[in-house]
Amino acid sequence: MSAADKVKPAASPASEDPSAIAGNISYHAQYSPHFSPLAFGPEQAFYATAESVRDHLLQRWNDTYLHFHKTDPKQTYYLSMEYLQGRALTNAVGNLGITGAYADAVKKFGYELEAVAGQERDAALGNGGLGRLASCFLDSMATLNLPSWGYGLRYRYGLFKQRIAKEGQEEIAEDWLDKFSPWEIVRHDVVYPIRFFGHVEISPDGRRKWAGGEVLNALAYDVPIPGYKTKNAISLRLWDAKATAADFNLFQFNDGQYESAAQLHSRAQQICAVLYPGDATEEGKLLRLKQQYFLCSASLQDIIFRFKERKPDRASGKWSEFPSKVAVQMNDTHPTLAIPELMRLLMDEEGLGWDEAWDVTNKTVAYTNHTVLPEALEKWSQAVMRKLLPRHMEIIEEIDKRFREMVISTRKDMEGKIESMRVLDNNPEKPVVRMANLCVVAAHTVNGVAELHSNILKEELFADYLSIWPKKFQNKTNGITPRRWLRFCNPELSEIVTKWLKTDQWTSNLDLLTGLRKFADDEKLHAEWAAAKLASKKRLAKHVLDVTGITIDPNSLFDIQIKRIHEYKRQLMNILGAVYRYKKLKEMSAEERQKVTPRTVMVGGKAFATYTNAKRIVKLVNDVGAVVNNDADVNKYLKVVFIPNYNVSVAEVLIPGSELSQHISTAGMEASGTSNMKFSLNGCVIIGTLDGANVEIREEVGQDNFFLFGAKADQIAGLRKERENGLFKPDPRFEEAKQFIRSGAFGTYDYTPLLDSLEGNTGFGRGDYFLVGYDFPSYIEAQARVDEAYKDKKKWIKMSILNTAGSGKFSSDRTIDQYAKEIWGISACPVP
Ligand code: GPU
Repeated sequence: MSAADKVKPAASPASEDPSAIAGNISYHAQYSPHFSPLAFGPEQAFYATAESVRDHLLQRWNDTYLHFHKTDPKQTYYLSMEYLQGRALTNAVGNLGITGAYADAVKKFGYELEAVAGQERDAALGNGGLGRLASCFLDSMATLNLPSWGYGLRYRYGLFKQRIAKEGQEEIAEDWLDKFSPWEIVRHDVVYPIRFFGHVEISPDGRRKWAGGEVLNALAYDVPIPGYKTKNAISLRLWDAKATAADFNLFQFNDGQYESAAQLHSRAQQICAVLYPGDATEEGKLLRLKQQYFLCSASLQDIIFRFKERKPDRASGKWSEFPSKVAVQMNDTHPTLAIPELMRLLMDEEGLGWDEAWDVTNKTVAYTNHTVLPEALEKWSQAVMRKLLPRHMEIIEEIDKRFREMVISTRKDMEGKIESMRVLDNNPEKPVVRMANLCVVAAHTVNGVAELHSNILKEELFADYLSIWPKKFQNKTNGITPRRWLRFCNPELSEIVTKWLKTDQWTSNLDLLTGLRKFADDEKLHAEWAAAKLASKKRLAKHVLDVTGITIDPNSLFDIQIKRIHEYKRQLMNILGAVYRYKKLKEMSAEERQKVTPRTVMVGGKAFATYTNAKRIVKLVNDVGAVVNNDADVNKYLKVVFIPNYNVSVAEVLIPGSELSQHISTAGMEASGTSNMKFSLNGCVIIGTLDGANVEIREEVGQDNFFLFGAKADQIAGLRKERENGLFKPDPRFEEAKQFIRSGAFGTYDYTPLLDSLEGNTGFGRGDYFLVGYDFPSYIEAQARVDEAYKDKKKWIKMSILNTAGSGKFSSDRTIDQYAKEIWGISACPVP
């Protein structure tokens, strides 16, 4: 008899009574037949518990769907190629307010809820900040009872798993659907045809219509998203690609031609196979474009279906009503094809004329920009687009033509700017469609993700459009969900906050955290705060030991930089700083060393598989760690640790245990950053540049509680020019750190190309494009201020408290409330 049999099974959705919940878990263990019944190990316990929680979610999901159907509110659809959901169990029971009941229930089977939750695999359908932002937004949309859904793709393999081997990073496919995901519900009745290739036909009535090519089906999987303390649960609808039985050539198969018999089936499988197919090849580029179109077409067909479902008379053409019922938000340019797809559906399928279709499209779609890096602004080959999506290419050409005509006829003064503003770049060498331009031309609103970034959009990237559409551009500073990123990942600190504020309302009204300010000098709070931090540091240290075998000292300063590895984020500056610190420690006497603040420098993050310099940085951090951590002279004062396989659930362990975190991008290059907000919320002090949301964080927490250094955004262009003209004089400390690595102090791997990227215009790299050399001296000096500040424990804890206290602005509830009011025009629709 397995543990699950000891409890009487109960099929009804679990109540909030632990015994009834245990019965429901037992029911799932026995009748949701994913495992054979004899064993009830931790994994089985996780799946049965998750399925039991899912019963609650489904109830709410159904009620919410019905309520939205009856109420017919304006609804937002968030289109994103990425969602970084992480684990769902702790979050679900937390949002539903049944954590205690579930903890008691799983105890009846001999388990701790935390251990059961630890069995879950991360759903990593995203790369980094943009994907995690989308997931935080869903949590806030549900919590604010907003009629809104997310749409995405159900990738078979999410973001790769990172392993650190001798040669550095290795990528392994992450099989998050191995076994199954208990959170997704397949909707066999929600299926739409998606066409690729083919040609445009003109019917006798003159209408243009896309025909031929190959047609696959999009099949919906719903992931219910519960709000915090509300009955509402919204949907993250993920599309999977499927071919049909009709596409299976039985004749060929019986003839032994197995592969060609199932050709379309294998093409369908490719579409959602991986998160970001390498796009170095033409095949890779085509696949990525197919994915983008697949998301846009399935989602828009579904949106139009629901528009009609809610009031069947709309089927006969109340299209002017559409923008008062539907808002579509494009998460960066990845879903730009929503624009020509909506135009196509309205004109070719619903029979609207161009002007009417354009008016509807423009009033419906809005665009969020997440980067100003030129290489990250998507451009698609016109030839590829014409081949894969011939009708869309026609529509894009028409949009381009009408935009040019509009500028010529209304803005003579801008004629010289037209070429750079238009949607098509017809450079004969490489004609492309500029997706960001298409978004700006077609959307009613364009927003950046932090004040500084939005200003750069207005003053630089999109400055020419601003003079045509002055009201189109907005700022929406990013935010993070306080549920996952404080309440659930840091229960110790959360309890202290609740105790001192005398309420847990901060969880959904984060501005209440300012109430901590008046206790910033209170010694009792200091003692509790320090104890909570130490507990989190110990948990972090255990994680480090488990995954790296390295022992770190919880009494040292925990200094963390976790994010995608990218040259503009300047992990290289961090590690050069650590190398410099190590060299100075080596030069000190034993007595001098005793005055040094002990530090553990931790770096984590994944490098894109083909990004060579990023991979070299990963290797360098590991190599430096191998030397420093084994150097008995100094390893009491410095350790350098690379945290492998950084992901959402690793972040949930690292962030609560952090004391200093690094957000040190070249000013103007990080659109916002969102982990900076998570660290600060958890009482971690930031060392950073005036970039992205750092600017606003510093304003909110106070400049005394933020270690600032480095060039400002408006200096960068001038500094690069100076460098190009050979006017840059490198600081000796910078030269010393580089030279130490070149000397072979950290092994025999050839770091020359990486270090050369920091030199003048050597031909390799970009002549220190990211200005590590310029900012290095002020970085080292800021780190010295950190060391001094940390010696004064009282001062440090006060800084920590004031960081948490100043984090209210960075709740994604605030961000989403602003999107709802200022871009989408939607309001709350709570299930009664
Ligand atoms: N970002 Br574009 C991504 O994570 N992926 C992308 O493809 C693009 C942007 C990030 C920005 O780099 C980061 O600064 C920002 O905080 C985040 O999007 C969310 O807006």
